Amino acid sequence: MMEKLTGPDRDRALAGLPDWSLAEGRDAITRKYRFADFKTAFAFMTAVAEIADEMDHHPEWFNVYNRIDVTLSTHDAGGLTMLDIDLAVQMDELAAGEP
Ligand code: HBI
Repeated sequence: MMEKLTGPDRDRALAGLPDWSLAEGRDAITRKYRFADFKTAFAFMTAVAEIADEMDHHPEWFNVYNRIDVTLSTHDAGGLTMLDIDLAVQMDELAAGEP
């Protein structure tokens, strides 16, 4: 079971994700993505779905047209873990078109 992030480890992990913010009312991180159109947004979601399933770690997300609002938290741990940080980094790389 993945441990909840606390202390300096948590601060360091969050500092590496400047486009994400802490969710209100729960231990989670959120970020909004905007794409050119629905097709591009959905292609991103499809790519993320592959990664998420491989990790067995899944995003909470809401999509309308070119907009995707994402919340990441580790339900099994009841809060933020390195799984959320790892998935967030991979999502950002995908959205930025990085390898
Ligand atoms: N996704 N975000 C998130 N958090 C979890 O705890 C989680 C998950 N996907 C699958 C998963 N846990 C499995 O371990 C089972 O709980 C289904």
